[in-house]
Amino acid sequence: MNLETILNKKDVLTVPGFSAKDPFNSSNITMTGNGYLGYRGTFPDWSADKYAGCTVTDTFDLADGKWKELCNVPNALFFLGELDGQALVIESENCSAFSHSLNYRYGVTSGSGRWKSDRGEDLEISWERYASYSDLHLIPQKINIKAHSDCSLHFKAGIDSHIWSLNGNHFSLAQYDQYSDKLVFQGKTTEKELPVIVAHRLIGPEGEILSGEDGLFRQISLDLKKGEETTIVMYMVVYSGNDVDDPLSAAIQSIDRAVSKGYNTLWDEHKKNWEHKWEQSFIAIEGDDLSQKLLQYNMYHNIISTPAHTDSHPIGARGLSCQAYQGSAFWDQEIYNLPMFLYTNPSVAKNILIYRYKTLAGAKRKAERLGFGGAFYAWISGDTGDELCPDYFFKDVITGRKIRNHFNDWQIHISPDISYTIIKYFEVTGDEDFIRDYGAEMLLEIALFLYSRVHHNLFKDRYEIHKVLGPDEYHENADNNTFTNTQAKFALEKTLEIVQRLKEKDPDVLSELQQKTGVNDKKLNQMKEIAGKMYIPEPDEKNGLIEQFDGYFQLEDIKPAELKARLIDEQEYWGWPNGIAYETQVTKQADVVQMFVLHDFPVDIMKANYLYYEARTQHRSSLSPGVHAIIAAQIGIEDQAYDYFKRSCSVDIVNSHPPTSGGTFIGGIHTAACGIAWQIAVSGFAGMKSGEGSLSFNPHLPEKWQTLTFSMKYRGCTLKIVIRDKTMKVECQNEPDQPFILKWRDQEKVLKEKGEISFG
Ligand code: IFM
Repeated sequence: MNLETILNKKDVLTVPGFSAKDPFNSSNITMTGNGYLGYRGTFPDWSADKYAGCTVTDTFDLADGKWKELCNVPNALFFLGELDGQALVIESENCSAFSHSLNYRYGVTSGSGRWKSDRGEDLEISWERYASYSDLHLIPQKINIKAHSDCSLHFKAGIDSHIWSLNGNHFSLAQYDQYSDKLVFQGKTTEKELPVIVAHRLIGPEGEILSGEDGLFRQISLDLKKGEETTIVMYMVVYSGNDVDDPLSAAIQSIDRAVSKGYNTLWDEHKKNWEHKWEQSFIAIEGDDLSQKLLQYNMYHNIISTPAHTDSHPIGARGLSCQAYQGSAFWDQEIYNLPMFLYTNPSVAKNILIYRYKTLAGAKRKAERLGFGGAFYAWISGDTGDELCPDYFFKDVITGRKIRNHFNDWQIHISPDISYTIIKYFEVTGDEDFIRDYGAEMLLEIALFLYSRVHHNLFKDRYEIHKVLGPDEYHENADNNTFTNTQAKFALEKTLEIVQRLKEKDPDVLSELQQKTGVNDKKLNQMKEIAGKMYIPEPDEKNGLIEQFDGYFQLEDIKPAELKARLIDEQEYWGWPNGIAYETQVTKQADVVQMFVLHDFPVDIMKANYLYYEARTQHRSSLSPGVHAIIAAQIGIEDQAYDYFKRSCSVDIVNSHPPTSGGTFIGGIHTAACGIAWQIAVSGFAGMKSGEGSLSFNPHLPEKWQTLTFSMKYRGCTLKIVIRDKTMKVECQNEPDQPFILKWRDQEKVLKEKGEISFG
């Protein structure tokens, strides 16, 4: 099935093929969520064996002694019908039709089935559910039953006790009780004994209680006449002891509130919430419906993965689609997910950065444990910021031996990536309070880490960074990875600028911070020297190429497709230390090209490097195609940019990444690819770049895109940008905090007040 068919209806994704044949992917791409919880798009009768799962933020737990991860809670929206002794499941021979889809404008999963029993009873059941945005703990589900003949339907509905969990059972206590009209699961997590409550209420016909190993249900019988229709509403509510002191009362009250409001009112409230989100991140493409749909679908997943309601939780690399990657944040969070929020709803970006502030202590513990100063942020960061990335992530599938990957201790760019984002946040918002209260301290601690991590090459009198792993994860143990060195230099330079700013504006705050972090004036001077003498590999004078790390160009030059032929087993890990790519120039994902997304380089340099590295990149990481789309657009290779845009936006829809790699389950929604979709449109095709006090555009729209219109925020100002042909119109909807420069190709205008400015 092609993308046009899957996305043929406005705002709706229709599962291609037979959902039950691929229960993992079909329920992945149709999931609903709200940043507090994610509920997979499974049919109501699917259980743990078909990856039914509701993953909840702030429930990190270590059950198997190795992998700390978020908990999946029991499914309290379970529903299974039966006609004439036959289960009404879509796999059954009696199922004559079914549907399965997601409305990604409002986050509604829905499905239906029609069954004819051997006795000739004919019944249709359709259902819809959504994770509410007006009460983040609530998931309403509506089930419509339509009799096409006289039917005797029996069904059970309630809480399914079979929980899909990747790394152990997270509930050492699991109790199922009835509380008047509600059914309730009370659990305690294995490691921290965190109370978790899941409550269920059914609005519909009465029935008997059925309790057993499978869970706690109501068993109900209904006699329906031909043409008769009936509706059942179910509510599921989740609370943990991290949300409130008394999660049981909170869950019961939340269900009661939902019941008294009723399904329609709840729906209206939820819908309004989404309308507001789409208004903030408005983006419209005229001339290419497919692109519009892909973009919106990916933005949807970026939104539901993000715990926007709090400043204490990370955005997981698989969002809340399952427990893979432990529900935790990587650099993906700052570099892929956050920019869309920074420019459309900066308060969410701020929350995410405050999460990094709240986990600063964990980053300092990691640095200290490894013998460094300051803050070395966790490669995989959960609730405390302590490193969650295990030493052994993958297995050698041929020998069965564990591979010691150094994602956790060598991938140091995570720290300056966070500095980069703090600086960008400040540039775009001008939020001095944030810098004073949180940003400056993080910057100083990261600078201190870099100060302790660099190596002074005495012979060359320059600073180098050895034994690292850049974004391309196949090449561990690299010296002077250009991306890492560039990020480190930028972080140090910008930190020093912030220090200077504080010295002038808030000397007391600065001296407090200096005391707290131990970054005295002597260290600041040394940091200045390091930033000034940091070794950054220059583009080659003849061909403009920038070496990814020391010695990269000496490695065997072979293309990914050719290299693949050397595999003994399809599942082999390609990277360090013995993988087929390690001694070659084949990269897993964008590395030098990634640097161009974050820093300005001349177009000819970007082009030379893009063409070189693109041919050697395997795109085994879902992060890679989007980066290539942005840079291809910026250098004017629009058709390739367009292909990469579609590829990046359909990573999950066409399921191009297997759920297991080297024996580890890493399936789920690839939220980084979802997050970068907005960047491809705005930073890539519209060519938007922000600097301090300036916003510039250099568009290269794909041939089909007649107009690109979007809303964005810069310096307190809401802008509506319309790019068409060789023109750009900017409508500034309110007074900016300070005047700033708007650039369009080589034209410049100062934006001082509300109004419209045209270019071209
Ligand atoms: O952060 C990424 C990394 O760059 C590639 N492997 C997967 C991680 C999580 O998405």
